[in-house]
Amino acid sequence: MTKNSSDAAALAAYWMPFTANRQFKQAPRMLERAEGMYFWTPDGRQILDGIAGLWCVNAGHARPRIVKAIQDQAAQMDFAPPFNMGHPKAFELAERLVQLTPPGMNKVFYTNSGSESVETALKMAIAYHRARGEGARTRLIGRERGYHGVNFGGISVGGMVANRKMFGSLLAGVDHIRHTHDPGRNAFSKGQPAHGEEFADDLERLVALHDASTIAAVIVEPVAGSTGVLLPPRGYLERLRKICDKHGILLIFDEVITGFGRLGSPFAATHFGVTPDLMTVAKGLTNGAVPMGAVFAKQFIHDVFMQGPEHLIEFFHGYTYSAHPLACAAALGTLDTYAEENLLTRAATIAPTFESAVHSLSGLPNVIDVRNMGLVGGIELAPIAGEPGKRAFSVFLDCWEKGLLVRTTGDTIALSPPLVIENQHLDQIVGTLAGAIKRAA
Ligand code: PXG
Repeated sequence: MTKNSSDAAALAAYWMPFTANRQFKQAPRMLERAEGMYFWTPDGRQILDGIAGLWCVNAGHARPRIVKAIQDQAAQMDFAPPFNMGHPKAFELAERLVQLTPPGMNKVFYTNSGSESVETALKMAIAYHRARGEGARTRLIGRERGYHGVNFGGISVGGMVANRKMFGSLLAGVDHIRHTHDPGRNAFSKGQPAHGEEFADDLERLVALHDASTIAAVIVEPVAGSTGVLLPPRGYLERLRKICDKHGILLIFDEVITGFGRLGSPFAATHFGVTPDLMTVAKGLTNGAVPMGAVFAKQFIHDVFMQGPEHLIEFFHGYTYSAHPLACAAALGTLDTYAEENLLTRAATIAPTFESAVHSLSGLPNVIDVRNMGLVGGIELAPIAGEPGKRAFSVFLDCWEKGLLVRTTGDTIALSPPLVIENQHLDQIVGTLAGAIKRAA
């Protein structure tokens, strides 16, 4: 990009999401093309994608089956109304998806994003209890440092402070259990941290405070991504599941990041062997190629809705673009690609190499923690005094100059490369990051 004033004017109209707009427009970072592990800029620079786009392009970019599926579908049928009408790919996709979900999670409700999946799951939870005659169960419990998208329910149950403080107090009737991050005991853990199972007991504190009869659901990310790659301590998710069961509280796993192979299993639920009642997904569902999300529900939740007169709508919810034909086609092409290349378990094979690679950064200046699981890595830097986030952002900019895309949140650098990554890409990621971290000292 040249930076003359006419170019600056050409950037004025687009109000960019989650971006420092004024800073960006002074020095734009443009991407124009993508294939496999790489992006290319308009001036032809090759950029290694260290974050699968935004945790979504799990099979790598521009995969032929996905491209063709979308092209063919656009020509065959661009849109079909999802209310009162169906189209074959929506049903085929649901059948394929429930082959991958944990046992018993055999109902699929389509949305268009992770945020919409979260709103959908929260509404399902509340409506489920009402339909069973426990209408007092309206309280939603999230977790500090959780991220559940940007809509009203999601930011209310979320625990990302910056997301909340701009908008005031949000939904009433929401509370939060404490987060599980405990660097004092767990810094530089490889995989699941050893300490902190007991943090799950914080749910008992909220049950004692509010009474279980007022609580509809608890929502957590099995591995928190956006707030800095926070891993569940050993035994934590199992304990949370037990406490929910004890009190009749639904457990929702937000698997928008962990779904579709990120940890080395199709889902975090399968990876940890803990089955929630509802599960939200998006991102890797279509390899990021067409917006799509979904909620997976256990049979018993679905069945509670199916009791009234048969001619009436059972769940008053849905989107114009639920089960959009292009999204369904993209998802089917994605599942084919995952299956053909065993991508949903590939992260498990690469995880040991990935783990050594990211932990090789441990001794560098200002590195105060390294966390990893599957193909997720977090490298936390000591903040510059009085300027939180600035050191990691300078690493991000340095990497970009050197041809690597990473993501930062606060002073944590997050890695979530496409699952097709090979050793040479990993070497490039770690080599580039090491240089940038040293220069940021
Ligand atoms: N839940 C979780 C756990 C997420 O990670 C959402 C919901 C919302 O999804 P949509 O599709 O509405 O954006 C997310 C999104 C980052 C980053 O850098 C992560 C997300 C989005 C943007 C940036 O960590 N996750």
